[in-house]
Amino acid sequence: MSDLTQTPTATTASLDEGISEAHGGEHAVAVAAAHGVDMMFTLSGAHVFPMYDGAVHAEPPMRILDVRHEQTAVFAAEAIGKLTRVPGLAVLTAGPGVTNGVSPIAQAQFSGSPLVVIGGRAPANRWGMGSLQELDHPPLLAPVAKLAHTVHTVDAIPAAVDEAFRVAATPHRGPTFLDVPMDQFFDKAAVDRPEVSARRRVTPDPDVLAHIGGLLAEARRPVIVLGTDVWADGAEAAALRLVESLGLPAVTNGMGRGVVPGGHPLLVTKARGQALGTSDLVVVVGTPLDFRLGYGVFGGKDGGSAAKVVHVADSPGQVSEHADLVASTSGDLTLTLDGIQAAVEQQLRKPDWTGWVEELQAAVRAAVVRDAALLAADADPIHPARIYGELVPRLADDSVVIGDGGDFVSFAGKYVEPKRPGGWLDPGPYGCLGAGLGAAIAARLSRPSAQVVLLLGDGAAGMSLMDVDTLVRHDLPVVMVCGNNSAWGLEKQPMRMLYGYDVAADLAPQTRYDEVVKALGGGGETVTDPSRIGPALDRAFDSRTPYLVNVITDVDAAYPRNTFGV
Ligand SMILES: Cc1ncc(C[n+]2csc(CCOP(=O)(O)OP(=O)(O)O)c2C)c(N)n1
Ligand SMILES: [Mg+2]
Repeated sequence: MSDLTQTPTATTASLDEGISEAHGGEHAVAVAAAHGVDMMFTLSGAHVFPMYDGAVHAEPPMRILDVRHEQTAVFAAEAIGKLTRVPGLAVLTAGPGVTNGVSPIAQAQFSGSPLVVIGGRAPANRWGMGSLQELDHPPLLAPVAKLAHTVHTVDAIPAAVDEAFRVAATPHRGPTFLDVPMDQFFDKAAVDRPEVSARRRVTPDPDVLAHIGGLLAEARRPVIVLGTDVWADGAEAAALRLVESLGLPAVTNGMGRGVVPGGHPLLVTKARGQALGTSDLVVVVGTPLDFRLGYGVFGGKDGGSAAKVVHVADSPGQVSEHADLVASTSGDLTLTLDGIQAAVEQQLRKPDWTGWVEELQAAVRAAVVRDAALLAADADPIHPARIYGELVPRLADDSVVIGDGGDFVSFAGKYVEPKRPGGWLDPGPYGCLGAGLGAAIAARLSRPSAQVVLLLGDGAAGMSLMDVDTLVRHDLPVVMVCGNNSAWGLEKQPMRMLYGYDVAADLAPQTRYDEVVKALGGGGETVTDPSRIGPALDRAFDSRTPYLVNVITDVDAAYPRNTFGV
């Protein structure tokens, strides 16, 4: 079943206003703009000049954000998609431009981020003769994109770009890729541009929702898990309504963090192990049952019985095939969550989970007490947790916090509990280091007045720090905090554990990443004394420039983890 309904994120615009002759880039930019795009991320190459000319001459012109590495362009576009819920646009030149974008495209696929990548391509009229960078890209991209094909003629560009945006924005969201042969991109055609239509919202099956309502009414220790797609699908208000109206304890992950605000009495993420381990019914919404959720096996803690599992997804392909489910449903998540709420309310038997909730709240309070010592630690060298002890009280409710690193970011996941949804960006299940600078660029552009904090492991910093140059050139102030343990910490500790030694895990001691930022035109400082972290962060927030606080931390203060993700 489905109906046609306008969603908060969909754009409706008519492009069919008597189109005159235009080149391929002008057509592509006009269609992107009709889909709500107002900027493109790119690194120059002649194959995609028509996109730039199209942007410059568009009315209004489309902003061009030129970066220092294509991975940053695509990570930025991916992050725009995550933050604004309108697909981001990256434009990559042929050959190495496109191949440099493959990792972030794969990341967008794993995270369900709406993203359109348009690539240049060697000219069709010389294909096979050996022109520069003559590579057939779609076969490389097909495994990591929802759609990957070549637009062979200029007159096909408007419809192809429209389709790329529609597919990227349709649940389950993800990346799409098009390339256009250079001769066709520069060529002109008089062609109608398609009308951009509102997204179709798929109505979930009411019988399944009634069944889930019955399961909830019978449950004695239920937990709901709210993941990235709750935010991506615009269902954050419905999710909070459901949690609050039923008094249902919630665990959040990915971009679902903040849907139930940090400090809310029903947010039990800090007691996650107990909640998921002793529950009798776990309802997982908008996130796959992957390694982050123990592959969908819950309960069983302390010899207890396994929990029943319900999987709620934004689209049929996202429903887990490997987990043992008592029920599953797919469709628009607002309709689904409101439908589940109504189904529970219609039950004769009214659930009373007060005792269960109090038990979890006590566990959350105990975790807060346990955390307090590390958050205030004055250990020398600095314990990474202390950085969060200083940072968290300085964060405004609308801050955007981005994690790019290993252990340093795992600590952030533990200690930063966002107050609002849509402000937490982590690499997601693809776990690709190097996303940080791109995400920070996107965050500053899409949330102009919010605090933007980029948490960088020192290893991760090395993968994208040159793009501080982009922050500086485009006047995009961001606070960067580098947890500098002089190591690939998240690899060093597991290797030691497995082999008793480690190799290829050390970085140069106490590298001055702050000086790198200064050399590129930003500001920064190094901190070795825990009491100086707070004042350094204050200077960073006040500086109104890209600013990196380089905190030298203890390499032996590893994140306590019980899974390596496999
Ligand atoms: C592109 C990429 N290469 C390698 C890895 C494997 N990896 C995961 S975490 C990690 C260590 C990260 O080190 P750092 O950023 O310094 O953070 P730390 O763990 O030291 O806090 C590595 C190498 C990865 N996830 N992504
Ligand atoms: Mg490190």
